Amino acid sequence: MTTVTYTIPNISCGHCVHTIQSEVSELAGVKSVVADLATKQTVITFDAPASEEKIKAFWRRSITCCSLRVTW
Ligand SMILES: [Cu+2]
Repeated sequence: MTTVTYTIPNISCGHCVHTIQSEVSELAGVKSVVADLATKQTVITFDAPASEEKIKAFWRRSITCCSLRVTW
């Protein structure tokens, strides 16, 4: 089990939080996703077959709400 924390400066509303949590949770291997509006942090816990690479690729592809696009 691996836990990573990403800081996403553009988390700007409850909808962003909901989008991140519901989208990233769908990725195979992801166990939990907690996005926080106040700290701008997203904490993701995962196991294989998920990986940081896959999470980042999925995020790039799937999350477009409120400028939640990332440059990684
Ligand atoms: Cu939003």
